[in-house]
Amino acid sequence: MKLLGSPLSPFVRKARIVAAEKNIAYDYDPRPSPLGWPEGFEAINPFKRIPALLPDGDNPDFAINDSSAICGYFEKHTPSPALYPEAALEHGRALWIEEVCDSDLAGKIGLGVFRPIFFNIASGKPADTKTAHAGFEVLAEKLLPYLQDQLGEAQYLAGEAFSIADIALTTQLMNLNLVGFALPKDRFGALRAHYERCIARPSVAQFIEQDQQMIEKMGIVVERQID
Ligand SMILES: N[C@@H](CCC(=O)N[C@@H](CS)C(=O)NCC(=O)O)C(=O)O
Repeated sequence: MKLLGSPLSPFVRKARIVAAEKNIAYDYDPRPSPLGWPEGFEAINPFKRIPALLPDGDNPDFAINDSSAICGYFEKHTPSPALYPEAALEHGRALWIEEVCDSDLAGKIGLGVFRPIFFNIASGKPADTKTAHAGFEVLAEKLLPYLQDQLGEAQYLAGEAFSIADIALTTQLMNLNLVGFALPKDRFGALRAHYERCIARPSVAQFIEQDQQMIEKMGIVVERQID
């Protein structure tokens, strides 16, 4: 099986964390990215988005082209350890939080904070920190408080165990951290503790290290904005 997509995409990372938790082996092609699509990628995903998964060698006929679809496939492929709660209510809650993180949170982090810093530096321009801080405040107004509220006093977002909901949130926050934004302890202490709990897992920690190495290799130096 082959997984395709740039390692800095939070959606690609989400699928890779699920694969790592389940010890699923795959060939990895990091080339497809919003900054450039390799020739022939359209045969795999005509809508040009990553991640893409080819479950059957290089055969594009059975491509699965969305992180939620890929993670759902991985869960059936290798059921243990389960990353979707068994009980109906917790299962539904996990899918809801995954959806909030993949849509609203991803959009606001990607366009509002990540791109003004990362894409600017990558294209030789100064980081637009003013736009990024304004983008962070948009997150801090409603989305982050909502997610922190959903976590409450619990260790994980849906049920007692680490699940797809925790992965979906963590992978987005990893991109926030990559461009210098930690969650401020005074406003988002519980969410930050949840993030630290999740990134301590070996399935996640490996990507923190690899992402850092990759941006250093690209010559991208990011200043800390919020610690
Ligand atoms: N809902 C999709 C979102 C995938 C997505 O938006 N990926 C971004 C990269 S992070 C992409 O491919 N964007 C294409 C573009 O901007 O042209 C998923 O969960 O996989």
